[in-house]
Amino acid sequence: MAEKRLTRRAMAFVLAGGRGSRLRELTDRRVKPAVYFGGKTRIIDFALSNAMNSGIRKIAIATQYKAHSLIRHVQRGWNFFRAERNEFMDILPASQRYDESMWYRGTADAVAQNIDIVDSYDVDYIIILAGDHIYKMDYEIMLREHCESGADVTIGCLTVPRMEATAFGVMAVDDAGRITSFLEKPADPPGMPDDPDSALASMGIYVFNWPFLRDLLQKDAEDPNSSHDFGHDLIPAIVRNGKAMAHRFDTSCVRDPGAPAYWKDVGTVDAFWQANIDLTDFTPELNLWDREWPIWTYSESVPPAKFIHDEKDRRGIAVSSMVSGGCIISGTEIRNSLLFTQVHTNSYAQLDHVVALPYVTVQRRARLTRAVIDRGVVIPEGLVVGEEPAEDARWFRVSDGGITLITQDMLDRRAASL
Ligand code: ADQ
Ligand code: ADP
Repeated sequence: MAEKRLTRRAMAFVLAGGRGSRLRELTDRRVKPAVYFGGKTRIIDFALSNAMNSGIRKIAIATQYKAHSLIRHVQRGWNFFRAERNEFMDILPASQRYDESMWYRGTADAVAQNIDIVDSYDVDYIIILAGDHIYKMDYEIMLREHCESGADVTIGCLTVPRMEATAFGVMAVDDAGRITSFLEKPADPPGMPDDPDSALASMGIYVFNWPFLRDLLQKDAEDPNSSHDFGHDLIPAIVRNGKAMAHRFDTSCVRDPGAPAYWKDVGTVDAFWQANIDLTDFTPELNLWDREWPIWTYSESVPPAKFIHDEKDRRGIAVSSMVSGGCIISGTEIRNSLLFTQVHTNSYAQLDHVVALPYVTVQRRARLTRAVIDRGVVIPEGLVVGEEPAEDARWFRVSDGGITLITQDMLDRRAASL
């Protein structure tokens, strides 16, 4: 008999409300899960595609700050779930249900305020996900482990360098994988017994039996001392009083044989730039060409990328780069760069290690190195970026890693004062 997929009795609850302020001006107008990534997709497409590829057909997305771009994207790209087939995709903005003035107080409150909607999905399991990480993972494997162990909660985790673990929930586990301690964002993270320079970090992915979580949320909502957050309140309490199990990501990621498990938080300008540029590697760690685990998105209907080149004078070429549909590369030399949909570049311009979001225009003779260009920006003729750090910092946002982030507001301020 074919094995029944547990994901068909589960829903995914995607948390997409955090601000993501370390992406600076990239999240001025859109929340982090709505930020573009990889040429065609947005960050949230990875969690949503993982859910869909795992067999989940009931998804709720909790939104809060600057949700318009995210909502529009999900409505355009993820509108094929059909209630007639018992499939659901609900977007749940804060303060639109019970009390107009009430934001989601924390991640657990985002679920608690929607208990009735989860009830209406009639599921046995709920998988809580963050909408802001880049990875491929089969949640069915995690769900099966959760059922077999009889845990109250199963938490997805991976090893990270110990000093980076200050940004995570850090746990200790026994030989059976049971979590024996959990510290949310510790200042001095404990190392692992067999590997003191690494720590076991929570990915913020939690599997619960819905009746158990439902109960817990109702109690937590009444607790005046709670911040109504999974990482701060609910998870530490279950580790103390119940049974919490760790699920190692490396046993359940979808990947090519031999490739390392890929999981990235692209939460800073440096990490965002690097993860995008990494896709131009000879063999990128993140395989977007994988037909078995496609990353779905809303994508515009545009013609293929076009290159205009004449040997004498105008060189329209791209090497070690990814160039999306709708781009027109007219006499521009492009190296190690990632161009999103509908980027137009003009003659005698040069781009090197540049991430250009959709609808960027690069005018003639501009020369850009190690930069991220926000959507729709018009780079003026002759602009040079990435060669004189002091000059770049005058007008643009230069990251710790030396990456220049360029937005239209910054260019407008520069133009006004020149
Ligand atoms: P953080 O990612 O720092 O840590 P948080 O800021 O709560 O935790 O964000 C988790 C997810 O919830 C994000 O996707 C965010 O967008 C969303 N979110 C935040 N506040 C929300 C709100 N009020 N309403 C709706 N959505 C909201 C968490 C865990 C750590 C774990 C890391 C892994 O707390 O233990 O290690 O995730 O990244
Ligand atoms: P330059 O790169 O010398 O500044 P242009 O920007 O005028 O030149 O564009 C050169 C070529 O790019 C055009 O001949 C055309 O093929 C293509 N192109 C430019 N803009 C568009 C557009 N809006 N739609 C279609 N093709 C375009």
